[in-house]
Amino acid sequence: MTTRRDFLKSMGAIAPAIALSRTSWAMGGGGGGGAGGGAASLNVPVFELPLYIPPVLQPTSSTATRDVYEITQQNATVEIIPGTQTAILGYNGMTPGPTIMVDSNREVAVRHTNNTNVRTTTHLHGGHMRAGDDGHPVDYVNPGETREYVYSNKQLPATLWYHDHTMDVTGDQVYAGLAGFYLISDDYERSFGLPSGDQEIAIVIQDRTFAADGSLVYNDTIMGELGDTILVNGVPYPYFEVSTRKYRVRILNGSNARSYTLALNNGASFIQIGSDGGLLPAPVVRSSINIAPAERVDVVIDFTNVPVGSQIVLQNTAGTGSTSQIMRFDVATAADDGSVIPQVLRPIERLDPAAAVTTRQWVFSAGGGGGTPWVINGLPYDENRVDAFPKVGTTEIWELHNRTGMMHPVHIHDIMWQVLDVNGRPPAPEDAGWKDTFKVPPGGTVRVIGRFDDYVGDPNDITTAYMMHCHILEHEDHAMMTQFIVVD
Ligand SMILES: [Cu+2]
Repeated sequence: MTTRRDFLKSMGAIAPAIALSRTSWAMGGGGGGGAGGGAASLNVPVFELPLYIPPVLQPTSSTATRDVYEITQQNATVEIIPGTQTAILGYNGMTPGPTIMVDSNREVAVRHTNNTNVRTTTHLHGGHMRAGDDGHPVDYVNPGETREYVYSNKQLPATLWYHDHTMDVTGDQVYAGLAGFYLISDDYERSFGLPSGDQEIAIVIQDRTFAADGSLVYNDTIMGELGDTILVNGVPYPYFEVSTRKYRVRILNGSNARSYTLALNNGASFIQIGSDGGLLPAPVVRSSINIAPAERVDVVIDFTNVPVGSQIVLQNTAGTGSTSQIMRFDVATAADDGSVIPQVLRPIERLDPAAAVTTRQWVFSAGGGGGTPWVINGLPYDENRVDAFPKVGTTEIWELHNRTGMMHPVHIHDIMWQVLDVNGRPPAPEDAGWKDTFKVPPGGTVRVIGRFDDYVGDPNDITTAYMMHCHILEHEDHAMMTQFIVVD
């Protein structure tokens, strides 16, 4: 079988390097495509298992200004489908990994020890950090090595996530389990009285396909890997017991390629309070929410007037059959709700297009020649090529053009951006906050504006480059990725 790296190498896209076979992390088979089976031959429970809440990671040491966390990346075997065992890659052996909770402006170091059988890099998605700590795809952490990533958290509170970002195999290794939440808060956000404590959860939605023996099936589908079973926090179709109160639910689409359209089957609306980059200026009432891979929505679901005993399904109206429902909220008890949703959340400083010194054009298309499936500006990713050198202290407008027939969720590392327009029209209120991942519609254009305030890289050191790529992970792994270095 031709590996991805061999394939790209044959196209002259990348420098020779170690060949990695597909799903090399899966010990003793598993992951083989075409074995058939899938969920149909497994007894996948629906609304029978409780929602799993990943543990909050505790620092191993702290000073007045800094916390140190330690995570061990491991091959592990876990029970996802009852009665079967699934080989995964997990942060601390679990998927999703433990949740890291921090405050803005407090420095954090996360020491990742790679005890897996594959090399990894770890990217903090939505994080604004020194370029060398961004988890560049070829800044490898080899098996047995430890790497400390330092995050200043000099950014607004938001729902972030850390995940694998290894060259050519990000799709494999995230699919295998390498993803976890990283939540930033501050006193201002806590002062609002939003639902918190047991009225606040973070959920990651992921689709996976399981073979009859419970092993994960990953085919590296070039259009984007789609699973037939929906997991929420690693559990198939869980239920979550609530009381007659409001709940804050941070939702991450952690799927490799699938977008979801979220809706509640009792017809209730979500009250969206935040997006990728944190709180919106004001809440937005939404009857359904389309969420692309890597996007986050922060919503409040109001159960205060829902009768005890009700069961409310979180649906995916974009799905069919086994992908048409996600989880269920069971209203189990009556309780007083002390939480509030303020009508004013966090004001957003609007970036002025007139202040932009540079406007860059980025064309996302298919078939750049030579058989490379996905390209940006006609070129496949090349780790030795840097396509932009924005100057620190300046504002730029980036125009993201989609010349294909499918949506690409484009993610830009380093900074948060504001959407100027989508196909020439101003963004909807829910997309008008700070964002790092943009749904660029088929044949369409999204214009975004951002300011490069700090974290200058080294033009001669590509591990200080930040990435821009499609967050359909198989598109990213098949070269729909570029890089930029912030310079003086
Ligand atoms: Cu794409």
